[in-house]
Amino acid sequence: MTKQFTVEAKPYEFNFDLDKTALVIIDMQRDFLYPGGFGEQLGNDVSKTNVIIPTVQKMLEKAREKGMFIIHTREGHRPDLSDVPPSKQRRGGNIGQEGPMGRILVRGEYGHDIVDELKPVDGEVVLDKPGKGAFYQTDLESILKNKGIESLLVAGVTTHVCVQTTIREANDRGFECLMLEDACAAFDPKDHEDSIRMINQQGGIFGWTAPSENILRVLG
Ligand code: TIU
Repeated sequence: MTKQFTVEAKPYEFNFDLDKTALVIIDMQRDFLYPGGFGEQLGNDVSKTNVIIPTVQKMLEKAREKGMFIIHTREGHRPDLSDVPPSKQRRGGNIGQEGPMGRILVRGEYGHDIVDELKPVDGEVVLDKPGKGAFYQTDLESILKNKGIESLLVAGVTTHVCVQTTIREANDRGFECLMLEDACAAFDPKDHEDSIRMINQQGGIFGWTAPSENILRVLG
């Protein structure tokens, strides 16, 4: 059976080889999806981000069924906060503080972990990152290269922050990225829509975007 697929996308068709493609799920953590976490404490409405959980779940289930390589990322810091840049602490001043889901954005806390619906299973990579981009201060690039991955399907939150930063970083490292439009969300829908346009403009300056249905349809 062929492992080559073509999907309808913007700005034009996206081709990928299933064996050389990873599903990258960005920061689907309670801290960004539930009240009391980092996202809400920054002044955001988390009902705008947690609506995508079922869509991401569908994509994750299909990726598992097809044997796709799967990576889950989590934004967060060491319990002693030694890896939090003072600038990040100044502008998101609650990192490390006690919240209803544990210490905000700290590794090992309940709020830092991935939501139950998308819980990683054996064989999937869980990548902890201190920044917005998934390549910064992580071993993501070597993991992807060692696996022979060339293309990334990207889902998660938030579209204009961690998703877009990761796609830009991946693009510079030679990966072909497709952002799954309805499997990503921002606290402000305008940021989400603007991000889609920024990625696929100028002939796909950073990559492609498409509704997840387009991928699900071709994978069958
Ligand atoms: N603030 C915001 O929109 N996002 C983040 O801080 N992190 C991620 O996007 N994961």
